Amino acid sequence: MLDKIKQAVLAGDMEGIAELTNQALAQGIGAREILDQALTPAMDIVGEEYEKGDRYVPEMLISAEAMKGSVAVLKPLLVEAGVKARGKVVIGTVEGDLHDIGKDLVAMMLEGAGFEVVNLGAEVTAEEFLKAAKEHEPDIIGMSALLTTTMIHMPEVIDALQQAGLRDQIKVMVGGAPVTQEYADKIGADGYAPDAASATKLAKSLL
Ligand code: B1M
Repeated sequence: MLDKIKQAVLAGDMEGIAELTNQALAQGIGAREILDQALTPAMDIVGEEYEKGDRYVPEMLISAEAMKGSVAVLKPLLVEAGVKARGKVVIGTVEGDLHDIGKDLVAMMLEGAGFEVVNLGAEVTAEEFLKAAKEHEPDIIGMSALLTTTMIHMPEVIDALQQAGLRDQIKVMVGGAPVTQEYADKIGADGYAPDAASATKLAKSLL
């Protein structure tokens, strides 16, 4: 079943994937297992094929949409309902960057861990992060970037918070494939996490 789901992502089977995911769950395969052993490895292959020139952007996009179709089925299982909010997180993908799958997974896992999450979506500018910080008064702002050309917008958000006098009240965490602990330290973020599970641990430790 895991291999079938993986193949469905690779083939961009947006229609069949929800059914396959439900079948896998019915067979007792766990939601985390599906995520970690089928969906994420499939997207890694998509990335490798794109790098080699064997896959083009539209094909990458339909695979991403297929992955989202499965994630939509898994979401209620990944998010435990009814947990009292541990804290509030405003999260978004930075300006110019429309990769939102990983960020949405982080948001989902945070919700699962009992955080209230305000998901601003993708291509979020520093001004929009600042506006959301004022409006929602979060404990943490989380920024995601998947491109080396967009991660440079992360410090702009930190600067905007500083200028507005909000930096001391809000922790900043960053992540995304090109982001590293070293980069997080360099831009003065409070924390970096390499994946959704460690993002949850990090958020807990920041509070
Ligand atoms: Co794009 N893309 N893409 N892409 N894409 C990558 C990122 C790339 C590595 C592919 C490659 O070349 N091998 C490459 C980036 C190179 C670089 O800069 N280093 C790339 C490129 C170049 C591009 C375009 C420029 C291509 C083009 O048009 N020429 C273009 C840019 C568009 C833009 O953003 N302006 C582009 C477009 C796209 C699509 C639209 C087709 C699609 C995105 C669809 C969508 O998200 N709605 C897409 C996809 C799907 C990918 C790959 C294949 C998969 C990304 C993904 O969803 N991974 C990707 C290659 C790859 O990563 N294997 C690639 C699965 C996801 C679960 O992992 O996002 O890493 P990830 O998230 C993880 C962790 O990083 C971490 O936790 C998550 C869960 O474990 N994490 C955080 C993420 N955010 C976090 C925040 C945190 C903490 C942890 O705290 C707040």
